[in-house]
Amino acid sequence: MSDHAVASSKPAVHFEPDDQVERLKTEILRKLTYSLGKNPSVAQPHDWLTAGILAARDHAIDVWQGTTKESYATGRKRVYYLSLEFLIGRSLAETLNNLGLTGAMAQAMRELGVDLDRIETIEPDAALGNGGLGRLAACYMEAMATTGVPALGYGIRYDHGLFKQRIDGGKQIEVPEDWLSFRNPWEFERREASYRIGFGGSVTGTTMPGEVFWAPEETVFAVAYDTPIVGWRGRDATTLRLWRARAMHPLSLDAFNQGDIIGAVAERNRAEAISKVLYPNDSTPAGQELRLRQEFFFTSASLQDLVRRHYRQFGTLENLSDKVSIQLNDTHPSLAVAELMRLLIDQHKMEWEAAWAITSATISYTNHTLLPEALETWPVALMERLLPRHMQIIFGINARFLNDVRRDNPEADLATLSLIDESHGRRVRMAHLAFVGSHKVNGVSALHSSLMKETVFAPLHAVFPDRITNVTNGITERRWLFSANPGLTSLLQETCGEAVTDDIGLIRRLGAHAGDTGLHDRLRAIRRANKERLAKVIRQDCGVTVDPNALFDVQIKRIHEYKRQLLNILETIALYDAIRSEPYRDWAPRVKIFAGKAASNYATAKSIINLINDVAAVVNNDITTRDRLKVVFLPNYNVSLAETIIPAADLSEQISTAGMEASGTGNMKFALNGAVTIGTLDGANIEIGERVGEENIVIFGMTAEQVEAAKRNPRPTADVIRDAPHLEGVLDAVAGGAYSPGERGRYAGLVDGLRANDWFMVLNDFESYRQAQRRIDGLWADPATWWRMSVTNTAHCAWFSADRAIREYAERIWNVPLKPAAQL
Ligand code: 26V
Repeated sequence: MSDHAVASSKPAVHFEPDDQVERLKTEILRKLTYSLGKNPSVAQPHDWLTAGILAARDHAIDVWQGTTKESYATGRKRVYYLSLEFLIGRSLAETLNNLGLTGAMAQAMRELGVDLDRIETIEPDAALGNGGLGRLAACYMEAMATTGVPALGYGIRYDHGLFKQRIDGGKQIEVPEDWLSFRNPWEFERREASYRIGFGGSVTGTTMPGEVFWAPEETVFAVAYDTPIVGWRGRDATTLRLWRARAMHPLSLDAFNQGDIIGAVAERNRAEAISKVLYPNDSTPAGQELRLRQEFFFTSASLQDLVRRHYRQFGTLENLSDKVSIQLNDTHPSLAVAELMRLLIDQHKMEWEAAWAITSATISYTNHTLLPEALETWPVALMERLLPRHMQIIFGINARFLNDVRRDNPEADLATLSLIDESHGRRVRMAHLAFVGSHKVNGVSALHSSLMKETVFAPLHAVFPDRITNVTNGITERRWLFSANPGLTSLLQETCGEAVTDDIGLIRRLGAHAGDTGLHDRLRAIRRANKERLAKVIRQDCGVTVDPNALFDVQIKRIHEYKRQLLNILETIALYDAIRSEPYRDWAPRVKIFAGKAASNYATAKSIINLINDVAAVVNNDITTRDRLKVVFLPNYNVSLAETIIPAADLSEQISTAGMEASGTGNMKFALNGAVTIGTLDGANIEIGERVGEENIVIFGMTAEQVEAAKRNPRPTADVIRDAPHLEGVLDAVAGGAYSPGERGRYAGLVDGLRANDWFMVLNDFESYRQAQRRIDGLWADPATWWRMSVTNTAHCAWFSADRAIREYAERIWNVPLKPAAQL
C-alpha cells in the first residue's frame, strides 16, 4: 500500500497532540475574529465559549459528513428516533471528550489565557425535556453514534426549555428558561428542509387510494435545525433534527394597514406558539389542544422528511421497512401510525393493506409508564376537528383490527381492545394506536415489561403474544462516568486497563480488587474531592455548610408521589428525633440531599418541596444535631447539576412504590459511580441488584405484588401506624406544624391524605425503610465493608451502558446490522 493510501485511511480528524493545540488555537482565534467579529482583547467569556464551540463543531462536522456519506453509499437501514423530548444538557465537554480533544482544547484555551473548565460551565443546558424519558433519548443519540447505528433523532426546537426553579421561602417558583438568548452555536438552520403541516379543514373525494383530498384550514411551516452528536472516539455521528414552527404569512399587511397591529401578527403568533415552550409536565397528560398540535406538528414533519429522503434514494416506498425503522418514544409521536398511512395511501396511492403492512413493519413503540392516569387519550371530537383525515384513518385501523379479532375469537372483549375508549366520552387511546401500529412494543425494565403484559396491555398482549418485548434502559458512560467523574475514570484505566473507556465490560476487572483496602483509600480520596466540589455548590446555592466526611445521601429526580420523596423526608424527621433523644450516641453523620422539579400544577409535589425545605430550616439550625444531620434542597435540578451530584453520592435513594417506576436511569448512574443503593424492588433496581449481588444493595419494602394486594385490600391506617413505632410522632409533628411554625396548618392536608389513603405505601413501607436506613448506618461505620460494596457496584454495572441497550434495539427491534460488539 502506498504512503498516500495509508494517510487517507486515517480518520478526518487526526493530528499529533502538539499540532492539535496549535491548530485549535488558530481555529478559536479565527472563529472569534471572523464568525463573532471580536478581537481577543475585548472578548468576553461567552465569546470564548462560542468560539470554542464553533471550533469543536468543525471537527464534529468532519465526523458527521463521513457518517452521512457512508450511510448513503451503503444504503444501510436507518433508525429514526421520534421524541417530544431530548434532555441534552451541555454539549461542549461531551463533544470534546468524544473527539479526544479535551486536553488539546484545554491547553489551547490556556495559552489564549482562558480557563476551559470555567467557560464550559457558562454553556446553557439544553433542557428540552422533563426527566427520564427525555434524558434517555439524549443518551441513546450518543450511544447510536458510538455503536455506529445510522440514526436521526426528531423532536421540537422549543424556544423555551424546562422552566428554571427558584426556591423562595421554601417554595418552588418557576422562572422561564431562555437557552437560545445567546443563539445556539451547535445548530444549523435548514431553510431548504421545511414542510407544510396542516390542521383542521375538511376531507373530500372517494375512498380510493390517492383520491382522498384533505384541505386543511390552517397550514404552518416546520423548519429543520440540525445538530451533530458525535460518538465515542469520533468514529460516527448521529443527527438531531429539531423542528421550529413558522407562519406561512408572518405579517398580514391588510390588517397592519388598517391599524390592527395585533391582528397583523396573529397568524404568526398562533403558528409559532407550537414550538414556543416545552410542556413542563410529567405528572398528567396536558390534554390541551396546543399539546396535540405539537405532537402532530413534529410527527408529520418527521414523517414527511423521512419518506421524502427514502423516496429520493430508492425511488419507491415498497422497501421502506427494509431501510427504515421508526422508534416512538412513548405515545407522544403515535400519530405517526396514521400519518404514515396517510402519506402512503393519499400521496403515494398505495392500497390500504399494503400501506398497513409497511407501516406496522416500520414502526415500533416504547412505553415508559403504566400509571393509568399518565396514558394519553384525546377526545374524538378534538381529533375530528384538528386532524379529520387522521381520525378517519384511525377509525379505519380500528374497524379492521376489531374485525380480525372478532373473526379469530368471537368471545374477545372488544371494548378493552378498541382504539376508542367509549367509557369517558369518546377518546382515542394513543397507547393502543401505537401498539396496534407497531411490530414491537417494549418496556424499559424486566419488571415493567412483564407488568405491561399483566396489566394495561393484557388484552392487546393476548391478541399479539409476540409483540411485547423488553429492553432495559441504559445510560451513556461517556457523560455519566468519564466526563462527570474523571478521577474515578483514571483509576479505572489504571486498574482495568486503558481500554476500559472503549470496552466498558472491562470494568468488571475491578471486582478482583473489591477487598483491597489500598484501592479503598484511593476511591475514598476521589469521592472526597467530588464531595468537596458538591459541598461548594451547596454552600453557594443553599447557604448551608456541609461536612464532606459525612455520608452524602442523595435523592434527585422529578418530585412525584410515587417516587416518595415524602417517605425520605418523614424518615429524616424520625432520625432527627432519634438523634435528639440520644444525642450522645455515635450517629453516623449524614447529609440528606434532595433536588428535583415539581410540575407547576402538581400541588402535592410542591407541598413536598416545601416540607423538605421547612424540615431543612429546623434541622440545620439545631445545635444538637449540627454535626450529625443536615438537610439540603438544591434548587434548579438539571443535567449539569446531576453531573456534579452523582459522582459525590455515597447513598442513592431509589425508593419508588414497587411497580410504579418503569425503570429509572439515575439509579444506574449512581451505581456505576460507586454509590450504594437503598431501594425498592422496582424498575431497574431489581436488575441492578441481580448484577451487584444482594449483599451489595439495600432492599426494603413491599414488592409490586404486595402493593397490588394492599391496594385491593388496604390495611387500616391505625394498624399500619401501630406497627411502625416512630411514625405516629412524625406524622403528628408535621401535621401539627412543628416544621411550619408560621403556618401551623400547612401540612395538615398532606398528612390527612396519607392517613386517609396510603396509595403510594408511604406509611406501609415506613418501618421497613427506617430499618434499612439503620442498616446503612452500620455499613457506613465499617469502611472496609462499605467500600467493598461500592467497588462491587462499579464493577458490575457495565451492562447498564446505553450501548448495550442500543445493540438490543438494533438486533431485536430494528433489525439493523451491527458493528462488532464489545464484551459487556
Ligand atoms: C409519570 C406519571 C406518573 C403519575 C401520573 C402521570 C404520569 C405521567 C407521566 C409520567 C412519566 C412520563 C414518562 C417518563 O418520563 N417515564 C420515565 O421514563 C424513564 C425512561 O424510560 C424511566 O426510567 C422512568 O422510570 C419513567 O418514569
